[in-house]
Amino acid sequence: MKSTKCIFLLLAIVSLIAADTAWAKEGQSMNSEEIIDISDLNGDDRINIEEYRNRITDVYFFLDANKDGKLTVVEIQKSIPNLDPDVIDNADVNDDTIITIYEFRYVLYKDFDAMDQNQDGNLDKQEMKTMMEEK
Ligand SMILES: [Ca+2]
Ligand SMILES: [Ca+2]
Ligand SMILES: [Ca+2]
Repeated sequence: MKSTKCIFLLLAIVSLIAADTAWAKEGQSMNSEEIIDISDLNGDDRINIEEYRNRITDVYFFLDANKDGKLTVVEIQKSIPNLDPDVIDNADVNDDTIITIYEFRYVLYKDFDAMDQNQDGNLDKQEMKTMMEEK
């Protein structure tokens, strides 16, 4: 079963990070190839779990506005105002209104599994495209 809402969280935050980099195109959301380009560190045009993990960690600390190592629901809402509250709720596994790095990774690893349709441990362009179309 696919967790569409978690996938949307990933998309929202990946696009958000992109908006803060040289990749930003004013007023445009990223396409699947651009998301791979900014996440792919070893240049094989696919995102493996290590690259994904790096990305997640970057995103987490980017969202953590006051840099106290804890991501609160409020901080997420400030950065991504139009995000479905259910998505945040899903990520906050123990309902304490703080998304720890462990909760964040847990949810996003489930995304990785859902997106990696051929289960080869890499997200390729086709898989990213499918995800974007299904969001
Ligand atoms: Ca790669
Ligand atoms: Ca929590
Ligand atoms: Ca794959």
